[in-house]
Amino acid sequence: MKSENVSIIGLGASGTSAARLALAKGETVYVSDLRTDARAAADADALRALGARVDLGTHDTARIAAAGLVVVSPGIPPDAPVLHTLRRGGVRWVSEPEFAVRFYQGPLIAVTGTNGKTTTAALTAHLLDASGIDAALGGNVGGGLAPTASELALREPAPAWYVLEMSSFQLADTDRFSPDIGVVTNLAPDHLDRYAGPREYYADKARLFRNASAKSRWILNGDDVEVLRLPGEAAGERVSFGRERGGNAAFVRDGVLTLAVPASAGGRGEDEPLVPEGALSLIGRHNTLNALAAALAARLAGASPSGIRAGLGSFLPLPHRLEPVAERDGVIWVNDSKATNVGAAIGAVASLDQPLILILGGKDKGEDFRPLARVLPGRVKKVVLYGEAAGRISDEFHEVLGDTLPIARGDRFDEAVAAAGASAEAGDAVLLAPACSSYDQFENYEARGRRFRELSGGEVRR
Ligand code: UMA
Repeated sequence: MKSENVSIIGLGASGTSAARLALAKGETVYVSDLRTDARAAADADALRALGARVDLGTHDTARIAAAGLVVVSPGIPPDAPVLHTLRRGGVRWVSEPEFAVRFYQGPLIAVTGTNGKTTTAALTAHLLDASGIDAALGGNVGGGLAPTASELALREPAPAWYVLEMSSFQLADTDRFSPDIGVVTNLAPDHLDRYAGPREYYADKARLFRNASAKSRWILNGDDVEVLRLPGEAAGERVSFGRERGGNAAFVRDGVLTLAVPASAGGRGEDEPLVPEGALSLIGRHNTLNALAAALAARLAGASPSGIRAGLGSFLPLPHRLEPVAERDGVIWVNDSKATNVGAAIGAVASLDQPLILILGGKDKGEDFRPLARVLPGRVKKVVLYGEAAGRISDEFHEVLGDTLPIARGDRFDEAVAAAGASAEAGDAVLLAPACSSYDQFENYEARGRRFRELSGGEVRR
């Protein structure tokens, strides 16, 4: 058997783009995926036409082990049989962004955290662009909103800055990954179906700092103790953002988002007022923190205060992330289908001012729902549950709230949305912030969000 230079496990967006990058760089490539559906067959044929060897329905572990470099897709869990076999054989592997950045020809901003990382990464790139600095956004973003890390590596000409959203799954298998600027938005338990506990999940996030040097700059959430603790002893300059001035370099002063970048981070320490909080195009209080993080990242990367001001005003909410999709009879419908964990749902609930009819449920990822129950009184008028997790959410809510909050149930998503709409009165918001993933009834959170938009009577985004 002649072995390939690069072996790629998984033929989703990550695997396909990593294979294309490797082929474009003249490498020989082996790709394998357990799927055998028509989409996989078409993707496999396209790669074969470019010269790759592709197996569907099986992983040839001997062939993978013989390759010079193994690249693993983020959706493949560490306990997948193929990874067990490789581990037993002493074979190491890297994630797709780790592979991609080896070909980058410019500085890198990496954004991670539990929630808000897509908005923060996209806004950072937008603020740089608004300042006339060519920034390319990619990474975990998904949903057709931005390319993968590998696709960015093929961009010609290279951008002035690469901005990557990095998930914990992607950070897990990094080795040389070394951003010039790293941002951590916040930390809360998530993905407990994959990790033994929050510590293990945070440990993967902490790999952001693995190759820290004196030149690294770290932007941390000053209101989040877990985030402040995450870098440990890592080298580099740390600046933080938070609602209050305190020791932060980005904060809200008299209702105005403001930067004060210290000399140690390349600034002059003086206040640079940006825009009033009310002028942000993003709704929800937690988005103010995302905007502060993005403004700070863009400023450290050379954006001007005037460019940042213009960009903060022109940035549009991303689909499925606290996205207002309809307003009917005085009721606003807000699609936060991306709120697939308890922390994100709490963020959404806490950030809106209207009385809420809250739709929760979907696939049960094993999280504790009681912290969510505790923030509902005074904010949520009614909860409507659906899907696989409905029973457990109902039990845990009753444990915390007794019978003080009306809880309705519709097993199918459509029934739940109809029930929520029927319960809403003028002045209320119907909020889909489900705290669960979508996979019990949908292909992904985007499909769930699109269905919500349709049922709300809003325009369907294609
Ligand atoms: N597979 C095997 N063998 C196995 C197990 C799986 O071959 O033993 C195959 C599957 O059949 C599948 C592939 O491996 O074809 C896995 O693909 P993937 O799930 O990694 O999918 P991609 O299309 O490459 O998408 C991934 C990210 N998905 C996940 O992390 C689950 C996307 O993040 C990301 O946008 C994309 O790479 C490009 O970077 C999505 C996501 O939900 C948006 N991320 C999570 C989050 O944001 O919370 C982490």
